[in-house]
Amino acid sequence: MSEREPSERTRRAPGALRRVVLAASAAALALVVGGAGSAYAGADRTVHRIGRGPVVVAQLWEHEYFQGDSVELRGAPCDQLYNQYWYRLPRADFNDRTSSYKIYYKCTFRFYEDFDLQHASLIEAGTQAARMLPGWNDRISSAMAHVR
Ligand SMILES: [Ca+2]
Repeated sequence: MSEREPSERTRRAPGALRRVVLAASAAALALVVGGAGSAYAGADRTVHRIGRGPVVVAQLWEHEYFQGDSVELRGAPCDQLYNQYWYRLPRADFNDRTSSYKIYYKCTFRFYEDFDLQHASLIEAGTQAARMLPGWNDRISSAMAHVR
């Protein structure tokens, strides 16, 4: 999978969101992220990483109760960067695989069923879910975060 250029991602953002992105600094634009990222393997699980930023603002796991392989969504604390996007969870490894998650750094998340923040979405105003709501297991493909 090839990683798209930030300018293309910006154009694809919904209008209301694009205005916020365009108002952000060049440094913040670097946090408009996607692509496959990297991964490191532990003894019994692999932790994937996508996005660029100083902190992990959310972690998604393949199994309920935060078990198995996971993906870290990297970015900035949500009280420092108003909107952040992860347009594609890693296709081969983590698309349609999330079964639990934790959210950090004053963020609230909206998870989408398809890439590029498309179609049905799930809003999480809390800080974690040990199990997905009915109909959302192994479904999410992209995510947006903003301040809680
Ligand atoms: Ca999906």
